[in-house]
Amino acid sequence: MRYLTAGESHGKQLTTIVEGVPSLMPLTSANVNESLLRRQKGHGRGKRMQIEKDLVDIAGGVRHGYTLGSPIALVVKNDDFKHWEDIMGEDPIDMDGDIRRTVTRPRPGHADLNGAIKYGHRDMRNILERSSARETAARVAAGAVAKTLLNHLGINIVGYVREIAGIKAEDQKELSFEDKQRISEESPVRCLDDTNGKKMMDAIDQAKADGDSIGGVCEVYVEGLPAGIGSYVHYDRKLDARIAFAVQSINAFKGVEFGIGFEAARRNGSEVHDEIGWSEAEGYYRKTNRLGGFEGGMTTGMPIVVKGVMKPIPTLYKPLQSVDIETKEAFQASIERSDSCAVPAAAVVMEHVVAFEIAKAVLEQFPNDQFPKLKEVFDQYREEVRCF
Ligand code: EPS
Repeated sequence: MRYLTAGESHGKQLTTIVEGVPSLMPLTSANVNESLLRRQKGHGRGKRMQIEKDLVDIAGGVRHGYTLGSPIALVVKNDDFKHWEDIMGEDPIDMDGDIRRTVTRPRPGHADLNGAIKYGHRDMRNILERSSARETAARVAAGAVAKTLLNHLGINIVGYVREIAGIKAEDQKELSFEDKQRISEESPVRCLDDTNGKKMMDAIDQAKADGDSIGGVCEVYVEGLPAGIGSYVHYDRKLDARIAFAVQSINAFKGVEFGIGFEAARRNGSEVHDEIGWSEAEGYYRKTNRLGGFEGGMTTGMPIVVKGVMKPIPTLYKPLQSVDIETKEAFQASIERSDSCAVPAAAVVMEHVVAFEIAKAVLEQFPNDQFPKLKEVFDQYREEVRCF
């Protein structure tokens, strides 16, 4: 399974094509819309989210509520395009600076300058329109298809916020999956710990008042996977490595940790590795889950726990010093509309990119043409693992 996305932030639409989804899997636009609407929420989001109501048009690959096995085309219209038709239209126009809203002052921390150098654009709007995190709506749409597949196989996945601007949520390890899902959904910052969640909201309000932005840490939790998904035999089949790649590729993400993550560098081996136990009902299990559900690039059967760190969005109302690429004079960087904090939304994005990598690995490992056969063999494997 693979996907491609196309579309600019203020262009007509975002388009996603997901290829390799088995036939005969139940899938409706409601499955995708639920995810898209979750991505739009969160304390700290900017004005754009009030303009958009991200809804999917499934333009191929699904008929009467079931997948066909053919590529699935997902279209999300940009409602804001009506304000940008002249600026972002595909037809030639007079080279008038005002109409084009030319950007010549790159924003530090963004793709603007490096992208302009690489692709030879003197107008950095040609860069920022694509590098905008608006594209994550397309990635969430693809991930929603993957998540639907995982849910039908009894695999549950949820993303929430662990930290914003240095304010850390307590580790809510004891919460059930359902509670994690419900509490994060009710929290305006997707935080499982209400007290620190409120402090995070205050920090976001302060950043907004200061014209600044703040980052944080998201966590994704996956349960219901049997041991042995992924592989140790070759670097590009290691599932934790693929997840790390996918998470790092989300706009503004700077690092990834599994389980105790970087803390492993500071502990002895006896305090890092998870001891193995066995029970008649469960089969093998780990007595702890410090490694976050992975050993040797494969799932252990314990929940996957992965964190991703998001830097503050580099589009600032209080702009940093930059250089105009036409005059080479020092200027303040261009101001584009922005969110003071998008960490809660990023937790939803991360949930979906992780879902995609897991679903992809499952489809590589089991028969993948027809969903009912996949489910039958997957359930059989789950039982084999339990009885091993
Ligand atoms: C986003 C849409 C963008 C931004 C934000 C995320 O819309 P606009 O540029 O029209 O405000 O709100 O992206 C950034 C701030 C960024 O720097 O990438 C979205 O749909 O999530």
